[in-house]
Amino acid sequence: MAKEKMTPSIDPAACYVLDIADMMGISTAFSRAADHKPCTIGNGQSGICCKNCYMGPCRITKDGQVGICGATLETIAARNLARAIAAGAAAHSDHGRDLAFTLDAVAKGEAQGYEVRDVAKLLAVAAKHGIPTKDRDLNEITQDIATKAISEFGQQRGELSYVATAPEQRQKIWRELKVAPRGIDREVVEILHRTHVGDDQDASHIMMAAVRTALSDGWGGSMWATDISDILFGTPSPVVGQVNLGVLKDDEVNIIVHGHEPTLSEMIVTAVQDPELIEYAHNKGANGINLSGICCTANEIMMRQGIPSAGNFLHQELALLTGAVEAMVVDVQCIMQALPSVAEHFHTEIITTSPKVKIKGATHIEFDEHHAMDIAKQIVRRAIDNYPNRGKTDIPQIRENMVPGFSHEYIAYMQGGMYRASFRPLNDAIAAGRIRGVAAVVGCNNPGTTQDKVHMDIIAEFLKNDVLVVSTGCGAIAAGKYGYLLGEAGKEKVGAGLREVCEAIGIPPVLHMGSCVDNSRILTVLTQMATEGGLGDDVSDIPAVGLAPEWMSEKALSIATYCVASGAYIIMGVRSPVAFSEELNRLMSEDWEAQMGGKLEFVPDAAEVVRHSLEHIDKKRAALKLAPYEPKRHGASGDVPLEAYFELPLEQQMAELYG
Ligand code: XCC
Ligand code: SF4
Repeated sequence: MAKEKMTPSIDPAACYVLDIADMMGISTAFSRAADHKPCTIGNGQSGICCKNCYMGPCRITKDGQVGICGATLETIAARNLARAIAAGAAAHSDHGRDLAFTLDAVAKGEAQGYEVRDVAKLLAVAAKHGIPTKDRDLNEITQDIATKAISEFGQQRGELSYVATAPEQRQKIWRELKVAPRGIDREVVEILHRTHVGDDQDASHIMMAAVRTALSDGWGGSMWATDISDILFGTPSPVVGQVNLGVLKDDEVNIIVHGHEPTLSEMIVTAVQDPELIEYAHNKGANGINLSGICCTANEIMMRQGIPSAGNFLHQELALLTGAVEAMVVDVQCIMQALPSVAEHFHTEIITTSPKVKIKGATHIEFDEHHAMDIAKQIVRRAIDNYPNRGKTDIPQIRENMVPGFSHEYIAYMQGGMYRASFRPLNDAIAAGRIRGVAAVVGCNNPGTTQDKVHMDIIAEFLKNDVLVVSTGCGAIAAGKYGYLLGEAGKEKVGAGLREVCEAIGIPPVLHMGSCVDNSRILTVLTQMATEGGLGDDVSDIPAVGLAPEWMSEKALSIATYCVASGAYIIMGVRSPVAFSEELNRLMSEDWEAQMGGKLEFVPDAAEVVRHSLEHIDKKRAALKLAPYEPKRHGASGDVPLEAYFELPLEQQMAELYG
């Protein structure tokens, strides 16, 4: 059967560049996905495949069929999913480990170009881990934090120390279920062991181990990554940035950083401002050096430094197709192997930098935090040298402004300032029904769906229904592209009650909270909401949902699982990796909800996702005995446009002004 032709993207910049790709006969993830015949065995739609030993591979296509070793469908499905979760947890956590090593080098005075930029955060993180700070030298505290972080990867027994920062009731649930993570590496290794042939063969038992591994990511590796990034590079607060392919410049040297780790990209941010290098670019005929990002590296430097984002995951090849990129510098995760073959048609150089990632056809310049600034300058110089080789360029002039940078610290601060920072106003607004609930809309792009469409359809419906949206990763970049990360977005798109709150605090209706590892910030926000009072006392009591409507990476599965284990209702889109196993689906929804208060479901259709989400939010509101949500009750105190204001009778003008 011929595949129905799907619109590749709702983003006009993407469509513009895809026409160039068509004309030049260059394949992209979009065209490859359209030509691709999905494997009907492995994806859980019509069967399931086990290749965990060499008696197989075994494929299960009929009811009651088992593998050569006797493994049932449920066991195989659970093993496959658990391994994917472990891979995702490993990716996030290894990123956290590298940051811990950088912090260690800073404490020892061996990390060229790095320093502790956020002392307040350093002290806050020290306090969280019971590291004394009084009358101590900053370097000693830094060293203690780095040592503590590094030790948690190889820790064998006990609990990761962030566990103790979760709501008390949550900690109790984890201990009762024996899923409080012990050591980050240990949990990942244990999944690989348990899923080896002839080991754990009880689906629910395997999935509980997967829960513990995911928790070692969310409340371990990722949380360390976020906290250490903030210490080294500053805790984000709102900045103005720009997004989409139109941030590339026709007359400047374009360097794109892509991947996940802020360590090298932060140095490149500094290097491109070096007067000597700018002068060097002028000598080569360019008007300057223009740095932008893709994927989560973009999020890291956008929310701290306002560096523009050239787009989300599916924009990586498209950026090269403009012909205007001198160098794309990549580190780890979400980097397509197709990049060098697209770059081949242009002058663009793909530069790999991580000791963990080489790509055939790319130039490898290995990053080392001890000489970070030298390496960053070397890369920038190389990109400048490449500028005269540029051919014809075609950059779609499409870009949007955005305001990212909503760390949990800033969200608390914006609700009361330096002395009264709290989550009370947010909790009160939910209790009063001005805000119906909160939704985290996060995650990737997937060429199996129209790029950004499901994200945007869902966000639009939530905002109309007074649901405050927070976002991270490529979902946040998507929201930025369509103007949702701006205060002005409130005007027509947002329900009256939510609009009132956004106008009172001065925030966009969608809050960009950072990169993939920064989903840990969302855990912290939920914890603070739960402990603030008024919305129950655990994450599972809060009227909130989490969605990854266009996910594709294994990291998304790890995030989903640790959020469920933290008490959240999570819906993932695209399609289910366990569709074939009714038992596993029931386990992750009904059983997990009974055990942990959170559940995981796979729902591809945007309208259905919204329906499930609102039902859940209303159910949680009812359980808290909050007033039922009424869309028309609020909104009378919103901003009055200036002209309209002056047309009001004088008393009303005064009333608007002084309440
Ligand atoms: Fe990768 Fe973080 Fe997914 Fe984007 S969203 S495609 S994982 S870059 Ni986290
Ligand atoms: Fe087949 Fe069992 Fe080996 Fe899997 S572990 S490949 S089901 S024999």
